[in-house]
Amino acid sequence: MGALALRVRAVRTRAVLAPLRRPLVAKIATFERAPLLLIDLETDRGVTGHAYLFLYRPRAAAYVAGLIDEIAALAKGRPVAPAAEWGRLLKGLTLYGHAGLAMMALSGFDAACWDALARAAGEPLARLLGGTLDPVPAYNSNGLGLVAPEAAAAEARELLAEGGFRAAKVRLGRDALADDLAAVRAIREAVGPEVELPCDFNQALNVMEAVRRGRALDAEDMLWIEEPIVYDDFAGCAKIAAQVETPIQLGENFHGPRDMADAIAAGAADYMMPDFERIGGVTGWLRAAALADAAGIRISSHLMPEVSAHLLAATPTAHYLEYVDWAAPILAHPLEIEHGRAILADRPGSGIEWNEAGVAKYRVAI
Ligand code: SMN
Ligand code: MG
Repeated sequence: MGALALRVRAVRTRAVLAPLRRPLVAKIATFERAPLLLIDLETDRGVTGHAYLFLYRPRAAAYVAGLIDEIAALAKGRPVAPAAEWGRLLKGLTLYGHAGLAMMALSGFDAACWDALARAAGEPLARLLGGTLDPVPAYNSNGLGLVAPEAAAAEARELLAEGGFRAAKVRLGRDALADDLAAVRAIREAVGPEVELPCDFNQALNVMEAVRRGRALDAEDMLWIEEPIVYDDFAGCAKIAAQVETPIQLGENFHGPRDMADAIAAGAADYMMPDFERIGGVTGWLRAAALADAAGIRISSHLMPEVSAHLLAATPTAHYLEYVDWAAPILAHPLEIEHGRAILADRPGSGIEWNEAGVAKYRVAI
């Protein structure tokens, strides 16, 4: 093994509940605080890899931390070689299943491994993966929940002004189509014709209703329509994509690269947006990105923009970074946005360094 070979010594996890500057009301749930699991991967060479997972629900910290303990037991003393170890570790989790929280745990461990490798190499992750540090186009996803049209319009203007963004995501899925349309029109009126507006139904509809609303939205110049129906109905989503002109976007609930392959084979969507904590970490992302490249599908990220920006920098069909500032209270170097693009710092690693004062302030017991 070369001089830089690292081995896994120990994995530590901590949980925080970070307050959201702009609470988010989405069809799927309302979020006021971000439950984050912080992962520190200690190696035998003094290099420590960092990663965090967004857990959606505070209780998940205990579940996922437990699964990470299991992975740590499988990985202890073995090389920090995430691409080589991925399949072996997944096999080690097989009795829990290859999706859901087990896949999230593996993804977090994998991301911490890649962070350690980038630190050991003295390179930003984007460069280690063969990408550049060019700014990554982003949209602001910090708010724009299911609120009244006037409030949404005012918030949209603020969100664009915050970082010079030229795109922001609109949450939809109100009980009546007319109410969704009223919100979309109020926002468009407030931001003007140049701004790109993806919209997200968070699985609120059935196939027929999705076709009906999708066709109505075809007249509203939306950038994409995200997750119109239940996340794992690829055949249903393909029917919608065939009947709606606006591109359909899908992927935050792909668990592992095979879901991406299945969605592509089903023609389920025009655009895809794997989430690195469900697709299998950095390793899973790279495998999914290769599938997207072969199929000519543009891909965007989901949440956790710090690491995702590095991943998009090395993705041939990169489309948009989803920007949220939810982890900013616990990060020493929150992601910077300039003119609507994420700036990749020329610092070793994947962009994750703890602000220990913030961690202490928001830490909760696991
Ligand atoms: C979303 C869902 C759940 C939590 C945060 C964000 C949404 C998105 O689907 O794509 O931003
Ligand atoms: Mg979404």
